[in-house]
Amino acid sequence: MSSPSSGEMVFVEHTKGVNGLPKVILREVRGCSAEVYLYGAQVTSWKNEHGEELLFLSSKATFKPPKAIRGGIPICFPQFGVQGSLEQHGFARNRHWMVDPDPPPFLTCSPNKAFIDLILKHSEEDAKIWPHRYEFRLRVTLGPGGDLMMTSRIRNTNTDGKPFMFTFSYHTYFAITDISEVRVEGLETLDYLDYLKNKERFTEQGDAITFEAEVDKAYLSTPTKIAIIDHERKRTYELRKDGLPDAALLFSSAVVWNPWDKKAKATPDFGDNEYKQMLCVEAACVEKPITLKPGEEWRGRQELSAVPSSYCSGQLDPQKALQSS
Ligand code: TA6
Repeated sequence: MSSPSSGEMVFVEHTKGVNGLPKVILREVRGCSAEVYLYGAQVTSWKNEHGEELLFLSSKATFKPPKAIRGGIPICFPQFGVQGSLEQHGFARNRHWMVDPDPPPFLTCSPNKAFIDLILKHSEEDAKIWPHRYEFRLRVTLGPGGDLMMTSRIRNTNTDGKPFMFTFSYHTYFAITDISEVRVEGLETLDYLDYLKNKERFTEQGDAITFEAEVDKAYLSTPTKIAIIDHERKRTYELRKDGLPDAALLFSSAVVWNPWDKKAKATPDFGDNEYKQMLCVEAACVEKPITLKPGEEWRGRQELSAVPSSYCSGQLDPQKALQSS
């Protein structure tokens, strides 16, 4: 990596973002980019080679800790939603993460140059609300083709011999042209919990999912690949998710969320009409929490790509996903 003045590519740039919060910009040769705030380890921008933004970030996002940033990819850990004693979606999204100077190596080497390793560790303050020691390592990688990869490695470092349990989500806000013209494929016929109906369990009927009103559902035991098709822009987002075999419950759920008009108006950091331009499809583990004994590590990976709707890149090859980092 060299300085921008030399005309050479800067793959990883450490800089300041809104309100002086530290952020990292990842760039790739074809012109794609991504931005990651150390606050929440939150990806707030992901652009394709034409400079088009692929993630939704609210115009009303405040960037004021301790509030989570509205949009991008917040990380929900150690609790998804309100299913537990912690604040909604846990605390990882409103903690200041550090750059991880020396992350343990991944199983295989990756040729990618645009990546950043971040780390969050237990603190005395957090121990009052979640009495566990842990290390949460996140690698965010921008692939040469513009794919955005996120790999989480969470380790139980308790010294009291106790296991801990957690739920998790990559709460991705996709940027879309018009919610009423969007279709999600890969979740049809699956069981889901409807959060708008007291988490009652239903089975999805019919074809691909479309949107006419507020949606807040967790689909269970979902396939490794979900497609979000933005008809108006002729763009398809592919969300692929994977993990190691010893964490078989990884991402057993995917959450689909859109607040629609009433809730949007009631959410201060969300523009009144912005619900039309966003859709959250989250690689998550919601129904059955993950349990880690001391010394054990869990890995969870999400890989996003944006392709013209006419193009289909085929099924996820789990081996390929595991090998790259
Ligand atoms: O993941 C869906 C959800 O839990 C919804 O219920 C909705 O409230 C959303 O997340 C946003 O949560 P937040 O705490 O960021 O306002």
